[in-house]
Amino acid sequence: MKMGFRWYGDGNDTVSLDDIRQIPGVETVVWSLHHKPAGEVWEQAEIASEMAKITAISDAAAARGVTRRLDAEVVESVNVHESIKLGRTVLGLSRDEAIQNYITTLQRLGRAGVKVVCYNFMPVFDWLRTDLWHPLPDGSTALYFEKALVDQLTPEKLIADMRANSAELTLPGWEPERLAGFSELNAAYEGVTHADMYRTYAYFLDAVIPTCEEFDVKLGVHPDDPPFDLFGWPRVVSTMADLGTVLALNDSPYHGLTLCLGSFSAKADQAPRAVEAVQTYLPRIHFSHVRNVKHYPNGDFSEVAHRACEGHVDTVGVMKAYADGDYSGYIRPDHGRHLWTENTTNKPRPGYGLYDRALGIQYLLGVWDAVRASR
Ligand code: CS2
Ligand code: MN
Repeated sequence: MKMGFRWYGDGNDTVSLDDIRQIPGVETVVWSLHHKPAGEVWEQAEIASEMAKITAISDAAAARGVTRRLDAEVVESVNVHESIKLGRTVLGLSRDEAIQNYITTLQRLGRAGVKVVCYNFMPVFDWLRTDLWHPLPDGSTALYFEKALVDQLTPEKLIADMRANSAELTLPGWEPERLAGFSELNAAYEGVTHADMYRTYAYFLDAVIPTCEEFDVKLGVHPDDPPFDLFGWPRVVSTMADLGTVLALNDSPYHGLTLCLGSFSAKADQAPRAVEAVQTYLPRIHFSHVRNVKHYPNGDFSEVAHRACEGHVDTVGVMKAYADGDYSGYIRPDHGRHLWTENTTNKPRPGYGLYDRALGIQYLLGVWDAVRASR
């Protein structure tokens, strides 16, 4: 197993590569070209230059006698264009053009040494919360989902709120380009069913998986977040059963999961199944996000610290299942709370502060090490 940490890039993240390098146990920087809209080809030179930053930080540290290096083997995400999910031309791009661009990007990432590419298959929106800075009793803040608010929200109002709340930083999947095309997408998804989505998903996999096999790049789909339909749009990567259906769409070992246990467990009845999900799908899990989530009787949920007793996800059981299964993929903490100065002077990207994720890593690695040591 390799422990990773997500990094949004120079000038796009309050956390620096050197901060990441100092977190004990981190071996992989999870990166992306965040300025690239879905559907666009990534240039080989842009890929090389982003990866070179990660190599350079290791080289500089090595010159000071540090032996542990950071690699750049995981990309999160190469976003899937809506035309692929809809199976038709939308936002000016046809499905087959978008797929060809995706293939070209995968080839280039493979050539550069990338081993895993994360993506999601959610219609229109990436992750969704109603409060990005929800105060927790201990004085920290965290991402929060208020069910009653979502039940009465329209997509249009939500977009305005997200624009206002996210300060200068764009959220993943909420690029201004996508927000602009929102009405077109809203109309295009009218009447689209879950079965339709599974069909377009299978078509996408059949087209890209041969390239994954040839270039040794594994694909890992991230579960829907939250894992249930929103605004009538069909989400198909939500539950334990969905994960099985998704994997059955294509048998190649290169088609697998980014098993985000934070997202998976955001549905109250699935949270107790987190360990079972790891055990069931282990050989097809290429990348995993581990996080805790706390559910409330009214349907709200909050992100909380990683420790198992803080919420409804058995994070100890999850790490034990990975260790027992000799998991050889990548793991990263998912979102974290915002702690200490992060709530005042040094506002991070919502969910992507330094401290809580660094603390979480130590907890997760503690379980991993304890299990391995007790053999
Ligand atoms: C999520 C997503 O895991 C996360 O941090 O909040 O933004 C995730 O990166 C994407 O859905 C993966 O495509
Ligand atoms: Mn995640």
